Amino acid sequence: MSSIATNEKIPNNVDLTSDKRLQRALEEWQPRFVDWWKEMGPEGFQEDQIYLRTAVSVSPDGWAHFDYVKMPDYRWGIFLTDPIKDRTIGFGDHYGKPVWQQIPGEHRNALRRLIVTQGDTEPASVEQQRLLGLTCPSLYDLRNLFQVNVEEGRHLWAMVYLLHTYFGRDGREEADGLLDRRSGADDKPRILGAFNEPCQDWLSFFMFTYFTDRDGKYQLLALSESSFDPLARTTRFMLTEEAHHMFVGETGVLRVLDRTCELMAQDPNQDARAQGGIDLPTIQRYLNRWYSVSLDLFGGEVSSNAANFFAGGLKGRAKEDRYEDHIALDQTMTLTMVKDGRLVDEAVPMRNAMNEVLRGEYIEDSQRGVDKWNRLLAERGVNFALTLPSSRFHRQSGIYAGIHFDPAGKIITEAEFNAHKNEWLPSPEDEAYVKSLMTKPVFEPGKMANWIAPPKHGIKGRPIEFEYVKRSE
Ligand code: BYC
Ligand code: FE
Ligand code: FE
Repeated sequence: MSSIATNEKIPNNVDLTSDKRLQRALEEWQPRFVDWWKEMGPEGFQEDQIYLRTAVSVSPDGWAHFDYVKMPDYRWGIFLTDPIKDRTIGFGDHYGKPVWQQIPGEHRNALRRLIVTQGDTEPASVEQQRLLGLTCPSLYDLRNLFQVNVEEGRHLWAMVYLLHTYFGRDGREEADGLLDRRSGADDKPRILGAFNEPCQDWLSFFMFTYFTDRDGKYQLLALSESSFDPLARTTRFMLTEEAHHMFVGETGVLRVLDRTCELMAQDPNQDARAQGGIDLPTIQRYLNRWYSVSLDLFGGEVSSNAANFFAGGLKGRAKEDRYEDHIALDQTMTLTMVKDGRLVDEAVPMRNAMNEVLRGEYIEDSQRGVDKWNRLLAERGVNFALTLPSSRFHRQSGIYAGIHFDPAGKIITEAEFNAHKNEWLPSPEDEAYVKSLMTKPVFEPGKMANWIAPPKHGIKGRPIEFEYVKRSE
């Protein structure tokens, strides 16, 4: 076990005191991070006491400490899982050789780009979610929002540690850039599409944490296979926190559905909206939107970047050891391409299809939660099932971008798409309706907004009516 320093300015298990230059550089970055947090983090709750978990070690039993904390005082730390002795490269051209503790010159630019792209998403999501607290459906949900936010902040720290430690001056500049870009800004937007999309209501938040944080899970799984060992170790630990983020999304949508069923049963016409709830077709449209923007995050179906990342051993497949052939040079993957307005299957060299391999795993994983949601609808006797649209539907990047598809994946004309757009994606009216349900926060312990059911359990054995957030006024 690596030793843990929790009393230092920056809690860490990387022996930061042994490298004074690095320690000083990170301690200079720290106040800039806190300034960013105060400016772009949760609006209106910075003085409140929040019941949060804080990572304090990487020990599987008891890595987190739960207590009340003011968010700006949260102890954002740097934690890498313990090194695996004699770990070797698990895939690509360098297969079987020892993993790297320093960055080989030829891979420096590509690794920096991957780390910056990963790092950029973390503060971006905090920015996207910064106003949600003001319309929280309960103190329990408010606390979960802030838990996700502070941990995304820690994920930024994880990437900044790598940039400062292994990339010299340009790494420090990139670390500053991570605090400089802004989600949705015209002049300095965040790097990836989904992280510039507004996330202004709680249904979007639950869809985001279910679908977009799940992209995080798969990208982190792929990076945790990296030959660059510090990247592998830091992403591995990030995954332990990620599980809660997806839990918030999965149970959040489940609780919305639960309440919708209840309200439908109370209404003579089974009309959830008439009872102040969110109707099932609207929930499907929000799902379609966040799922499709999240699919874009995997990159192009055919990608020379992905092939180079795999060949160089920089980014593998999720749980690479499940595969038999770790070189993947003689294999192909069949992709459905669009040629002359028709769908045709075509074999693509496997390494070029690595984004699609990861996206395929993600789709399967996404389906599991949808199945759970549908089991609830069936149990409640409601004749409606949510579905994941085709991975061709509503794509902004990759081989399907610029072509119109219906949710089943059939090619249609632009006019057909526009005629059905408001059935398939949230319309301005849907968005206005959902927002109209969420104009005021619910701060009374244990109480829930009308459009959502209470959770099954509280946090860390606490009751649901526990005061998860103690307001300062
Ligand atoms: N938006 O070869 P291509 C998370 C660019 S989420 C805008 O198709 P590649 C989290 C691409 O950069 C996980 N641009 O793709 C979740 C390239 O640009 P250049 C985040 C895009 O490079 C919730 C060009 O298009 N982690 O942690 O194979 C809350 C062609 O690229 C997009 C990572 O992403 C897009 N959607 O793959 C908080 C892991 N897609 O070279 C956090 C690190 C592509 O022409 N990143 N482009 O200038 C990567 O592994 C890869 O960069 C990508 C793209 C998978 C994102
Ligand atoms: Fe994250
Ligand atoms: Fe996350």
